[in-house]
Amino acid sequence: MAAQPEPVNPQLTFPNSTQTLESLKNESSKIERLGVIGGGQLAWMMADAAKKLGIKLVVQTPNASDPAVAIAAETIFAQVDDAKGTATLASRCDVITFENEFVDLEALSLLAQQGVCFRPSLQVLSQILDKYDQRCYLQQLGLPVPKFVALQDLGEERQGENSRSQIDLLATFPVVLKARRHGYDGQGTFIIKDLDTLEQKLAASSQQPGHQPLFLLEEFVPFERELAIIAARSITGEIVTYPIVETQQQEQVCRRAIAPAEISSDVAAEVEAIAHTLLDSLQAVGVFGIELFLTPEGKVLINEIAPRTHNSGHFTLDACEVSQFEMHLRAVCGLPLGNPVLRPKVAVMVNLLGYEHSENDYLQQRQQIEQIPPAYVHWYGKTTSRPGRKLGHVTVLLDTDSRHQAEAIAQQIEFIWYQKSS
Ligand code: AIR
Repeated sequence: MAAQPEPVNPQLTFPNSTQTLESLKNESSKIERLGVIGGGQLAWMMADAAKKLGIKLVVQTPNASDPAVAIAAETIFAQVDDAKGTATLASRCDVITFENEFVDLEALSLLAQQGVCFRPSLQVLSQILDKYDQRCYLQQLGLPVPKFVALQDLGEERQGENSRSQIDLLATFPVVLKARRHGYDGQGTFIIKDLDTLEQKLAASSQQPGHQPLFLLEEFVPFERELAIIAARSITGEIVTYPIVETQQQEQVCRRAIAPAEISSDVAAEVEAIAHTLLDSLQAVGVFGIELFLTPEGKVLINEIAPRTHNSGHFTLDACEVSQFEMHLRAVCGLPLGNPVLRPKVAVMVNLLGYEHSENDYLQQRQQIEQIPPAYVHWYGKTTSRPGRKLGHVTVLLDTDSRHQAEAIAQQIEFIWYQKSS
């Protein structure tokens, strides 16, 4: 097992949920009701696996129109960061997991102290929910990350040992500015080309009502390719990893994922080793998504870790023996993990992203895409569309390893999907 770095967030201490009386009971008895914080597509896609494993999903989500309400055995209608809602959720299930990390960790820690079992544990989340803390944690583990510094405002917070690298970073535009918390799908991430723009961004954000986001500033990595790996760890420490995928993003939102990535066996081994080191050191339980950059020199750098199922693993629903959703349920319910093997030679996943403000269900376009054999269309049932919103995805399984064919099919799907906007 990898050495444990010091907690990056020592002010937050959480009981190790696997040591509570409640969880010892849970480990030895079958989990029948699993609580899920968040009711979006990631919870919705747990439905088939839950049915197969005989597990009832109890979902905490604010709106009746949220995708997972339709598949939940029971819904607690509350915001994701409403710990009172989570207390009710806890009373209705055996173990709680997450499909969404916009939670209030401090408030949840009171529940953990009362014996509520969270998987992954709050201790794990406290190391990685804040992107700066996450980077520090990875660096302490000796894992490769882009250069980074914490940044609140250019005039202050030039924190001790960080100031040198902060000045270095600021001297080499472009840089990437990221909100330390509550950013996803490109929201809260900005590629900044000069100091003026950086100052403007920070000034604008300090004028926003409500909480002021704290920022992480990092070097812009001129990557050759983006990669991702989905890894799962069970309560007994068993780890499985899925085939590494190549992801393609536009404006920081994932458009496509192709499995397996065309990379050398050395790069693949390095990425797998990163996944093992990270999950072991965190003593994580559940599925984690790890996004990485591959530089033109063949160097691997970790971009981001998500403590949950991940968009880059959606292909596993149709292409793998056991999907990432089933793997996650198996892990958090204390079951042995399954087989992550890819069945076709290649799987292509294309996101169906919103491109307008509308209440359309895009049935015609979906039906047209379904004609492409063998395309599996997953439609999340969201009632309103807005630009960039993930409305569904399509997976195509190929029995040829021709990259050209994979790209051509992805283009065909995108042509049908986005034709109305072009
Ligand atoms: N999600 C959570 N973190 C990142 C992502 N993409 C998923 C979860 C969440 C949903 O996106 O399933 O509930 C929110 O989607 P939307 O379209 O309502 O913003």
